[in-house]
Amino acid sequence: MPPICGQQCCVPDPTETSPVWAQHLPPGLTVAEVDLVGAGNLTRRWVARWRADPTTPVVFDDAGGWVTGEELEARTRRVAGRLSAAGLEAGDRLLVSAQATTDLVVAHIAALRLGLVVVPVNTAYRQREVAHVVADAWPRAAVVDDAERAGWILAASGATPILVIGPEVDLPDGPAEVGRQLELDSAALDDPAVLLYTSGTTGVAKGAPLSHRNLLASAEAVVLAWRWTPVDRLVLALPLFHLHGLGVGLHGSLCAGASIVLRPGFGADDLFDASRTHQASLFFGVPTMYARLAKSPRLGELARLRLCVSGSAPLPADLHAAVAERGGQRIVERYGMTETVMNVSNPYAGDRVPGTVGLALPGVDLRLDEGTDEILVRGPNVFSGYWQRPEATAESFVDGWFRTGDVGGFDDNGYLKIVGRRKELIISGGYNVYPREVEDVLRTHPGVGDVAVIGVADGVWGEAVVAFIEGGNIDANLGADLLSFAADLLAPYKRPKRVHQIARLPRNALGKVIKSELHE
Ligand code: MCA
Ligand code: AMP
Repeated sequence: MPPICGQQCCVPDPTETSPVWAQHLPPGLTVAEVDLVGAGNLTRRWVARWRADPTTPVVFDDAGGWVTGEELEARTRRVAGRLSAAGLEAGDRLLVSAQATTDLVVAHIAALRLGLVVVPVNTAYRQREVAHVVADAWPRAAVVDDAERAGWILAASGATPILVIGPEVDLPDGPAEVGRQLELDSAALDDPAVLLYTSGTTGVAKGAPLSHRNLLASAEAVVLAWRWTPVDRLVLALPLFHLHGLGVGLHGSLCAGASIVLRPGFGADDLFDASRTHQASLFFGVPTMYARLAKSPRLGELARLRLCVSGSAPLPADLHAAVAERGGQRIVERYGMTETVMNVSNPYAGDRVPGTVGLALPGVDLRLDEGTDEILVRGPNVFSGYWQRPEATAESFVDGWFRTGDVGGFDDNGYLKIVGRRKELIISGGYNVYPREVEDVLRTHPGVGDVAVIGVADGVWGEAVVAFIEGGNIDANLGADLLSFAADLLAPYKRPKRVHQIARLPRNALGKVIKSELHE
């Protein structure tokens, strides 16, 4: 192999050295031979897989059993025809908020085949959170599996009513069924495929559009790096409204021509049972899931899998060690972000180093900002800007590099370590919680003068959301009151696990709360 630039803080010059990511490639494959994106788009790649291998099972759920490639092709074509007949056109947004089922997968793929932009929404969101996405994304239609959420979407839809349907998309059949031509799989590589909401320091969720190019490049990068092949079978217990489950689990499997066992949620026994019953080879989870698996007497059953990957939050080194010792799996930890999909991963073949996230993935350039050590990323995986927010976009890029808001460093072997965050963010059980959003909500309670929300290290959630209320009169009921108040306004994972009332929040000379001085 050509020499490798160990100093990832400089931009590798491909004429002199191979990029760092060459270390992820399978033996025999050279950097010059790697074409992550190629021609076409996401669905053309998947449909080509199904046509090449029509009878192989692709997706399983408990309700419908296995669905093969040719069945998926027919079902997604039919649903695309229905959406088209209902008036949806390429570029229209389709809000999608439902549990992971084959129907949901079919609706998602059908929407992409038609050139729609899928807007995934967390099923735990409350009315306030759903209404924000509706008002910002302006979806033409919504796929939801819950009557209350359907009502919230309709209530937020304003003058032009949104078409709200269930995941089975029970609408009249469209052009494909009556024999007319339906234009499918024709999105351009730079057309948006998915619009995902993610917050920031402002506490207001912003839409991050991801193009077919971004999603294909990232899915193909992990397919290569993790040696994902058609014989693999993933137990997918992550929700499909974030990139971990959607962009990595689902899209990666479809790009690899592999199969997926969908689970409606995560449970240790369910994961072990599904892995055994379906002879799975892969599992992807957030650290909270691994912490729960590590507590199970069945942890040793993980050893039957070919590969376990962790991401979305830091994986503690002692948890990595416990799963290696008792579970027989050296977990591959990787690092991603909504705006950039997947950036960095520990290598499949090389050392998997606990406490690091590894090496830049194929196609990804990585460096640290001089002075702040903020991790900067560029590559085909990186989005081109926030939905209708030019100022936020401008602030997020420096000379074409995306500013992740994470602070990093490299070890002696060039492995990236995430050592801190410039952005105020709490990651609880793999879900992002923005303190500012929680503070803004709690501050609207009449008993609250001021409030500061922090993340406190937690053995189960990684970080737990904790609120400190500044109040003149200590009110024994305020904590309980606030939690029931928050129940209507915040998804459960954003609600504080604990509330403390204190006489004064610590502040600096400018009156800004010094969160580092808040302790339980
Ligand atoms: C559930 N609860 C939580 C969380 N999840 N509390 C804090 N943080 C959480 N993440 C609370 C519920 O409110 C409830 O509280 C109690 O736990 C039990 O709820 P239940 O629904 O039964 O929990 P669960 O189903 O066991 O969920 C735990 C989970 C889930 C499986 C770890 O949180 C999860 O799926 N997390 C993964 C999220 C994910 O996909 N993240 C990727 C985003 P109470 O009892 O008080 O009512 S990041 C991303 O995509 C980037 C690109 C990346 O790098 O991956
Ligand atoms: P999101 O905005 O939901 O896409 O979350 C992305 C953020 O999750 C990143 O900016 C990191 O702060 C964090 N993250 C993802 N993977 C890891 C990891 N393996 N270790 C530490 N933090 C991670």
